[in-house]
Amino acid sequence: MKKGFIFDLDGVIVDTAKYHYLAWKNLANELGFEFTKEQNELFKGVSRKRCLEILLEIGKVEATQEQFDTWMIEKNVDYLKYIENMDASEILPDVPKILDYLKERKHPIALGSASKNAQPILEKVGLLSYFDAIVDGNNVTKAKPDPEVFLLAAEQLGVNSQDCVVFEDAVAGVQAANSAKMISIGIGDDKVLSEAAYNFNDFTEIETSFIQDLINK
Ligand code: B16
Ligand code: MG
Repeated sequence: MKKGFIFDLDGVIVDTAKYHYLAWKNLANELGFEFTKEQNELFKGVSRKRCLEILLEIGKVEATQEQFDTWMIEKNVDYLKYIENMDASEILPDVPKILDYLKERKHPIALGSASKNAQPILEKVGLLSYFDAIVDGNNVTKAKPDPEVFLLAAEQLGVNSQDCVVFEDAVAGVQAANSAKMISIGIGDDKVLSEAAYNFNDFTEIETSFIQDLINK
């Protein structure tokens, strides 16, 4: 049976978490409070709207709907400035090695990301052509840990969900993959991502023989 491979974007293919952090920190500072890197961990894999809700809870800031909408836009405009000059040098190590291995063997590849900026980022770093399907924050109504994003990706690839492998750096993303009955591979701290079926710190630790074993399963 053909296996499908689904990649999260932020924290798996590129390290955009640092740019999200700077943009949220700028907004927090403007609203008069601090936002730490530790707090930014809570934002991984979480939708933009939910991130702002959490940020305002941290700063104990009440917002009207109009202010909320304005700050969402403001953060994204700021974030877009940070990612404007991204290029292939920002692809995380050995991601192309795995993408090439899968492409050469004609395994369908999808993106499954919460970001509404996913497609332009893939274009900037030159990886867009690897992806047979892109499912992102523009296509889904339910955020991770809901499995919608990955189920839609499997459907677009034409692969059964239980034949999909998901690479994820966020707890919510691993949970989404598990509820979709997919094989979850945690990229990052195995203590944080303990619910994943397999764990690696990054792609440099993933041998192509491991991928081949998954394909043969
Ligand atoms: P945007 P992923 C997620 O991407 C990020 O991890 C999360 O921090 C961010 O808030 C979310 O995308 C929305 O991003 O503001 O660009 O729409 O990890 O699911 O690829
Ligand atoms: Mg992520």
